Amino acid sequence: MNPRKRLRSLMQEPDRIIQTVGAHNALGAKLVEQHGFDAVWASGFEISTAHAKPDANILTMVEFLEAARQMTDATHLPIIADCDTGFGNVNNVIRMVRDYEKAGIAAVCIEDKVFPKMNSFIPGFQTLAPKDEFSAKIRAAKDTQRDPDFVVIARVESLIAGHGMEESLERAAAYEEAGADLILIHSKQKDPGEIFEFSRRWNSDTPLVIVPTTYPSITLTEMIEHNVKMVIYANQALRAAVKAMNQVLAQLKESGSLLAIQDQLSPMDQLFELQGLKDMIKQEEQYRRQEVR
Ligand code: SPV
Ligand code: MG
Repeated sequence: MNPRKRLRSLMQEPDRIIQTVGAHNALGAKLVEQHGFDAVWASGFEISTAHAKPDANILTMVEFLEAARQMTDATHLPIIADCDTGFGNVNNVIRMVRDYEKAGIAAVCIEDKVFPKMNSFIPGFQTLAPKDEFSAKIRAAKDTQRDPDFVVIARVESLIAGHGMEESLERAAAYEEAGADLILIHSKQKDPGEIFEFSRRWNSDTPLVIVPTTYPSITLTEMIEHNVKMVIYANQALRAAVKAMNQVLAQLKESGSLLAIQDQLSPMDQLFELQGLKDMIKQEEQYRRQEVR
């Protein structure tokens, strides 16, 4: 099944949480697939970090798109692309949807902040876009898509920006009205309380997406009970990789010996497998046989 149809069919399954994991390149996406997750989040935070740049629209759309496109090449999973604020105004959103759709991306997510955005967990700095202006971006995105299975996620940042529950609910309703397929309600609280309250007061069939980075205690059962259709584990794989790399580099520097770190390394065979080396050798043999004939 093509990844967009797969995502649509997962969205239709009752009591099914779509477990999506953040990645910044093809390798990360492939590992997410191998571990049996449902979809990949082409995370702006991860892609920016992988370029050693702040998650603040320092990279351009082309760089984010290229990272997401490489993920579509490496896996069969739906790729959910974090597109920040849509890289500008409605005109940028129209170009964005055309290009992401052509690249085989299953879904785009845009957030209701002003360009350039700042990562949601950085204190201060958060400025929301006017509700009508952002609704227009959602309408432009939905009008632009050609494939009816392409998904547009509207991300509500008003809890993050401290504008409260009423405004968050109003914004979500406006974005739903504008055609959003899913509503991502973001929170930076240490517990899922405000997400639960939002869900209780969200009188709509449009399902919710959450990013529980700061409230890791939430369970899958609680998500199902609260109309959450998709959970995004946005950056844990990259943070685990940075921790492991730091540990191994520190030990190597201190000991001056590769022996000291051997047990912390993935075997080379595993990396050959991730590269797709077997397939390469097989295809080469196949064409050699044809040469000989
Ligand atoms: C990302 O992974 O880039 C996100 C999620 O947008 S967050 O870091 O929570 O903003
Ligand atoms: Mg982001």
